[in-house]
Amino acid sequence: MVKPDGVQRGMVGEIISRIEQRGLKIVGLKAVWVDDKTAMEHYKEHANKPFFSDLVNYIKSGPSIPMVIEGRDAITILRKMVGATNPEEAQVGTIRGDFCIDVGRNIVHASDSPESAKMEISIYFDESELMDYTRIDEKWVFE
Ligand code: D4T
Repeated sequence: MVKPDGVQRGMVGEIISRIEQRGLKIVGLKAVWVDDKTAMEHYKEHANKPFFSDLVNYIKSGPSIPMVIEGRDAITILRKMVGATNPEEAQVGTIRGDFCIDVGRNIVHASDSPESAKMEISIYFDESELMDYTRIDEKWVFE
């Protein structure tokens, strides 16, 4: 998901480009302005953390672009592309390492396990909004 700071800073195209160029497949994409209920649901695992209310206000602060990304080891690959949660610690070459500095403005979210991906996809998408298709370059990306 491109978070509100990523949208406001005009980073959506750059982030989508990186995902596409890596060979991962976008099977769902939309724009949402996250409401209170959705924000709480998305970040419920952090409900007791001191940064929770700032996190909820941040994700509600403007439009976001949730996506469903598919591909072999997509979760692991995307987490590596995104970089460390705290952008100060993110490697150069990662999305956070190249485009942001503050942990409270880290421009993207990426699911960290199949379980969280399943849960997070269900927050933002209906099954009918996900596309089943083959990218024309798949035989060139995979042996
Ligand atoms: P998200 O969930 O946004 O992709 O981030 P991560 O998966 O990389 O990191 P996370 O779940 O541990 O943290 C969720 C979210 O909380 C913000 N945060 C985190 C913060 O504002 N202050 C903090 O000290 C921490 C640890 C950043 C990401």
